[in-house]
Amino acid sequence: MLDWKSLHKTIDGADRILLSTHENPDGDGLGSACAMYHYLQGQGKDCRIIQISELPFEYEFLNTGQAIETYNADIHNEWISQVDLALIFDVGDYRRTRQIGEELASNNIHIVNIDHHPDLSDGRFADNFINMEAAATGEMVYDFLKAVNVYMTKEIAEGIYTGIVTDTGSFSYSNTNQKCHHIAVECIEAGVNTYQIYQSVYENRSKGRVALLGLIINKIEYNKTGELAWFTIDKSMMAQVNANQTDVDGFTDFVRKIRGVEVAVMIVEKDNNTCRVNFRSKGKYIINGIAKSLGGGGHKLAAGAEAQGSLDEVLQSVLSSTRASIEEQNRKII
Ligand SMILES: [Mn+2]
Repeated sequence: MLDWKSLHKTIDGADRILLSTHENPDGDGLGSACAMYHYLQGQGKDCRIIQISELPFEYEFLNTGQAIETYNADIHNEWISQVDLALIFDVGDYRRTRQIGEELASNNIHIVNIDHHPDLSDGRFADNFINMEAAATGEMVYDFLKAVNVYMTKEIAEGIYTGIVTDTGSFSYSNTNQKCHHIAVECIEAGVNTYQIYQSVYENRSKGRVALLGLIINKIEYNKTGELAWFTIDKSMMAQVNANQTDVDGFTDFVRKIRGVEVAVMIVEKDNNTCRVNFRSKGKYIINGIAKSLGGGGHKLAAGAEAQGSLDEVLQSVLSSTRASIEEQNRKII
């Protein structure tokens, strides 16, 4: 049981509070920050949500009152230098806060981590609230608000619901449990329109995203058993259909859904000789160890990393370590 009362005390003692999440933010990071933002606003705090990326179009609905800001050094650095407290949600790895994290560290700001990933911060966080059993960070924000007896407004509930619905793949992944559904019911009672959120998040694909999916569909490769499937996306494919980095989100899940596939791997070429690598597993194999060996991390069945090297180099090393991990886990199963 996390000591939510102590977080409450920390928040009570702060006037100016920054809320943030990881780059390429998802529904859980943004939803968690929004839920907390609306609570803090109700408490009369001077708070802002500042995150490093462009707000993905499908999460615009969370941006009531333009509360979610994209970091800009000229606009934000002075404000950030004077915050009393920073709450970081769902970050997994502190480096994924980029310049915001650097600004906080250089100003010696008290940083609190609220996350359902293991802490990869190298001691950057003053306080860690980690619950790896939680299906979503949104669930943890719910736990906090319950622990301190906060009334769930519609705006708070929208953030929490968005976190849970996106991190459970609309209540379909293995992390979905009774508690997720209970919280969802409470959110609906608070006025959340689940259909509207579903449409915003899942029926809002950009044309670039669909065109990119068209390019990869015939490039999916399989190992001999068909349990491992992978595909790569290079910069020229991205340029050809005018896609951006967020357009590839969810492709690994798409490949995992293929019959017989246990592990899906996506590798996306990025700038500066790095590649984004994503792993998804149906459940037979645990894949976060492979992500960790590449300098990343994540959950047992959903993990990722930013790997150094060309697309081809990263592909070769990822395939050999994934194959080795699958073999090793098979030996253990027998
Ligand atoms: Mn999450």
